[in-house]
Amino acid sequence: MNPLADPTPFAGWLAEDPQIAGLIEAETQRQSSTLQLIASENFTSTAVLAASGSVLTNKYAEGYPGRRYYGGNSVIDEVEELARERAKALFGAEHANVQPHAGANANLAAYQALLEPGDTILAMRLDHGGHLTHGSPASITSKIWRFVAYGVTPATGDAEHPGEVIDFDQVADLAASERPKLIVAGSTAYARVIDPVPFRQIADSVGALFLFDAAHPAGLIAGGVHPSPVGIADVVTLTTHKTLRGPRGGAILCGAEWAKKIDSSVFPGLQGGPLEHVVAAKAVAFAEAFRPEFSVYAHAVVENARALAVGLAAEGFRLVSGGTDNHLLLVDLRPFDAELTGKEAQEVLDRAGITCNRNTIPDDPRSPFVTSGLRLGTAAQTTAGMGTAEMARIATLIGRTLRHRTDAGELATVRSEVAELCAGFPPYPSLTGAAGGPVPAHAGSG
Ligand code: DSN
Repeated sequence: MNPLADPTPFAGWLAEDPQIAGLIEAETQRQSSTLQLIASENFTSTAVLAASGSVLTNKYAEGYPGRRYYGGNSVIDEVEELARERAKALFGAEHANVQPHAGANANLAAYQALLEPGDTILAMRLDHGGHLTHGSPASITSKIWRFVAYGVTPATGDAEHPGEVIDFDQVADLAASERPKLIVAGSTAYARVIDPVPFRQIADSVGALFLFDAAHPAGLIAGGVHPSPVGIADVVTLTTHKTLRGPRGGAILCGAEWAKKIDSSVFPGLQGGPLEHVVAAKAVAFAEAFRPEFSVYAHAVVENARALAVGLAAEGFRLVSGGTDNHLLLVDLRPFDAELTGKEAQEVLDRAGITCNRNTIPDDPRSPFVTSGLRLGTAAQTTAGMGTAEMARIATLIGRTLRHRTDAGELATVRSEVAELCAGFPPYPSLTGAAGGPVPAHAGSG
C-alpha cells in the first residue's frame, strides 16, 4: 500500500503494522481516559503532531541553514530558519539554537560552550529539585565538570513563611568560597517562581557565567506568568514539550556573543543530524505560544495548580514550600500517612487512572526510587480544558484513592469517575471520535 494514498495518517498509514497501530490507538485512549498529571507532560496540538509525523524526518541536514553538509536542504533551511526566528521573537532572544534533541542535550551543549572540562558549576541539589544534568553522579556532567550544590531553606512549619525556597544566602556563600565558572538556576521539582535577578547578581559578584535552565517554566515564561531570564542569564536552555506544549525536544537561547560557540557545541560538538521534523513541530509550537490565547492558557495552568494545592491541603497532604506559583506541586505524603511512600502512591494512583510521578522532597529520608513525595502538574489537563472546579474534584479523587488504597472496589469506582471526568475534556476529539466537551485550549490549530 502506498502510504501517501491515504489521507488519514494515524489509522490508514499504519494499516500495514497493526501491532504499532494498535499500541498508538491504546496510548491515545489512555491519554484521553485517564488524568495526565505528570508535571513535565502536555498535550500538543494536532498541528504539532502533523509536523512531527511528516516527511521532514527523511532529510539529513547536518549543519545550519545556509551551511549544510548535504545537498537538497533549501526547504529544510526555511523550516529551521522559521523555527529559529519564531523562538527568538517569542522569547526576545538574540540567538536561538533549535536543534537539541532534549533538555539534557541543551544543557550539555551549553556547558561545553561556556566551560572547560574540570571547571566548577554551582547548581541545585537533585534531591531539592535539581536535574540529573545539574551534576548527578549518574550523569556524565559530573564526570566532566566539578559540581557544587545549593538547596532550599528548611521547612519552618509556619504557614506564613513555610520555607523550602531557594537559599540565596547559601548560593552567595558557596559562590564566594567555591568560585564557580558557572551558576545554574532551574529545577524539575520546585513549585515557586525562580527569580533570575539574584542569581545574576551573585554570578556577577564572583565573575561567574549564569545559565537558566527553563525546561519546566518555558511555557509560563512565554505566556507571561513567570519572569523571563532572557537577557539576564548568559544562556537559557529549555525543553519544548512541557509547559511550552510543543514536540519532545530542547532549545537554547543566548546573546549574540555566545551564538557561534553554542551552535558549534550542539553540532558538531554533541549531536549529528538535526531532527528536522521535530524542528518543524517546534516552529509550530513557538507560533502557537505567540498567540494571546496561549497567555490565557499559561495563567490558567497556574490558577489550576493553586486550586489543586488548596484541595490537596484540605485532604491532609502537605505541600512543600506551602503551595505553588507555577504549574507543579510537590506533595509531602508523610503527614497524610507516614507509611505511604511516593512509589506506592504513584502505583495506586495509576490503578485509579491518575498518572503522576513519585519524587523526592527536600532532605527525603527515603531513596529516590521510593521517596516520600509525589510531583503533580496541571499543564496537560489545563490544555484539555479543565478548570479550578475539576482540580478540586481531582484533589478529592487523589485523597480517596490513597486513603482506600487497599480497597480494590474503591479503586475501581475512582477509576470510573476519572474516566467520566476525562470524557468531558477530550484532548484529541478528532482522534478518538469524542463529541462535545469544552474546547481544548489549543483548539484552532487542529
Ligand atoms: N524528566 C524531566 C521531568 O520530568 O522533569 C526532566 O528532564
